[in-house]
Amino acid sequence: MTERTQVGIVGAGPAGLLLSHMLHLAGVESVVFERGNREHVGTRLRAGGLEHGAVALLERVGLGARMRKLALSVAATDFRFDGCGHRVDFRAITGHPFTIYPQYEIVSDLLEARAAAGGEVRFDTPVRRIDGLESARPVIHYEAGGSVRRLECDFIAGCDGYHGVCRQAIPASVQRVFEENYPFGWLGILAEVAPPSLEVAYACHERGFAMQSFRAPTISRMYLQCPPDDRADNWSDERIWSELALRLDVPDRPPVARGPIVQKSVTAMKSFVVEPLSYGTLFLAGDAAHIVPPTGAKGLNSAMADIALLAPAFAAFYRTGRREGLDGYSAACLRRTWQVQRFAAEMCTLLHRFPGASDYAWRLQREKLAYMTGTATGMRTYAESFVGLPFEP
Ligand code: FAS
Ligand code: PHB
Repeated sequence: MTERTQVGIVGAGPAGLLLSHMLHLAGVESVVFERGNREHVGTRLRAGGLEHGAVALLERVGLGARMRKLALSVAATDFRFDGCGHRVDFRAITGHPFTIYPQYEIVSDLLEARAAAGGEVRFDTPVRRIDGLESARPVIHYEAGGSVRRLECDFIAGCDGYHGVCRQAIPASVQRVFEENYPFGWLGILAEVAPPSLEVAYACHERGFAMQSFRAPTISRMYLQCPPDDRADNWSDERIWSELALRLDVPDRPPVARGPIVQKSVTAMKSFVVEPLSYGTLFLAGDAAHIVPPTGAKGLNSAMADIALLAPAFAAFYRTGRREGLDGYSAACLRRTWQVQRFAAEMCTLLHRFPGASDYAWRLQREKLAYMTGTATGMRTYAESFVGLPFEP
């Protein structure tokens, strides 16, 4: 017997869960398939910062309660280079803060909301393939209880991240891929120690990029540029703390604070966009559609911005039968996506030490940083991109 629903969603990350939640609010039925288990999905560390558009969206869809209690508001970014700190007060410039509210808290809020509404999120249920995208009844083939089963739907939302199966279902003759792999990665740590200040700090240093962020007033989240194929177990705690201090410490700022490191991981740096973001009855959103280096804190925010477009498009179709939102989704999403790609790639290029770069290129990098942090125009350009572009209503 073939099951049916209106929107089949592949992936229970922020994109898939937010879509399922917003569709429920609009009276549209969905089923979410997730290959991981609930524990894994609910505790993945990943992103930490929200643009004002993302905060407003979560408030609008009834997910603001815990965020208002736990989130931390950040007013400025401190750029460390040439031996001192250069602070850009993006809140004073734009009127908007950057909000630290970890991705795992957002996912937890979404899982709770779906459960309270009786939403169908099927964990440990990998989707093997999708097909029938050119028909009015696409099918999700998923594995459960040792066999592959079918779910028929009106539409499929591919929210299955960069390594998912949905993007692969768009014919190679139709899709265009744009990607850039960077010659470095990030070693990320979570440490039980209060950050020296509740501001984000980036270091552009001869030895490489480093960054100070946080997840709570007593939990620091920090990053170090490392070789792209590096491994977390190559880094002892002592080596991490001394390298962070070498790159981040400057005389006019409080020094790096040490504490117990509770998590270490290496993330590769990539920029990636696939075009188009829809094909027949398939719509891609989030990391399934685009990836940015985390230097601009845009990955999670872009996933949410996609859903801010896609959910109302589905809702309008079921309410009125009109397809404008769905037909215009890919182009509208890509307009915003490429602006985000520009900012994230610029910040990545500006802040990292590129192996083999000429002395001229390295000196020019710091001159660009001095312009961005030392002139009104430079600071405004950075601030407007960092706090985020408007989210579509
Ligand atoms: P996700 O990858 O979160 O979710 C996709 C889901 O689909 C996963 O749960 C996966 O298990 C599931 N799935 C995949 N294939 C499936 C299949 N065949 N069947 C069923 N389910 C399937 N962004 C920032 O802004 N700042 C950061 O500091 C930052 N750090 C990051 C660190 C790491 C290690 C990674 C990987 C990403 C980081 N990101 C960061 C980006 C990250 O937050 C993503 O942008 C965000 O998770 C995107 O959400 P989704 O699109 O929902 O994709
Ligand atoms: C984070 O807190 O993980 C973070 C903050 C700002 C960035 C990147 C990552 O630009």
